Amino acid sequence: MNHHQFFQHLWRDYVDIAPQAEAIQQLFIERGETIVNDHVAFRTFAQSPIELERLEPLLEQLGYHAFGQYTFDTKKLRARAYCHEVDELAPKIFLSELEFERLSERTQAIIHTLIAQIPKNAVEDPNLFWHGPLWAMPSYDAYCALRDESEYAAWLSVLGLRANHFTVSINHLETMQTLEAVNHLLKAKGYGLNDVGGEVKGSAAVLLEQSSTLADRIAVTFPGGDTHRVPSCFYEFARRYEESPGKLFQGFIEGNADKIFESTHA
Ligand code: OOG
Ligand code: NI
Repeated sequence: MNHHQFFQHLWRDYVDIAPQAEAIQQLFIERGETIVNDHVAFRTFAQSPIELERLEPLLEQLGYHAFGQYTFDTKKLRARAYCHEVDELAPKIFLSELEFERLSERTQAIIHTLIAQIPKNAVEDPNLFWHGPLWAMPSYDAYCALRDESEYAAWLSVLGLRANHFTVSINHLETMQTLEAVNHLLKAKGYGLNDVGGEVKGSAAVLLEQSSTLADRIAVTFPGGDTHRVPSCFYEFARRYEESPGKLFQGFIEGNADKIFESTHA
């Protein structure tokens, strides 16, 4: 599989549970825009058969290499960013993992029951990155217990490994040059934005501005038959600034990302 096919699979899985992304993309296309994706993001469990270190070789097989690393101490997360070796228009990849051994005993126990179910050779599955959970759905009680301590853990327990968001590159738009313009259009069309720390995260000074929608919600049937609506995936928008003449900053900013994570909060 080449990286173009990889992103096609990812996009289809993503818009199935985040239909807002397809609708917003359509809105942009109707204005005459061509969409270039800045990046996509994945979430995973550390200390598991799908931990970051074990996923990285799969990204390398797609032609990607790591170029940055980030930590989110309060959220107990670490992340790496990847870019394609040759295709400059290929989306970057932001891969984070939860260091759940730093959470409470109760939370660790719940997560252990999930990751114990992951096949040891999971990374051999060519559909791994849009497979979703590799474990049985946790109970709703377990989901709520995770949510109390880590929204990330709760999200991952139900949604699993798949694109958490795609991100539109504002630099490649023609009719809207700023995040304010994009946010204005989205709000006029009734989309909710993540306003943690303000609708626009970052600034020209840090070379990266981002905004994101609030995740769509999907109905999930938990063991026992109860159905609850939970946050699925969101859509992000990024504007990059030049770090030197003609060269846009390509990295991520911890202070921005910390707030973007909260787009899937219940
Ligand atoms: C990733 C959040 C960080 C960014 O662009 O800084 C991020 C996530 O929610 O999994 O996407
Ligand atoms: Ni992002």
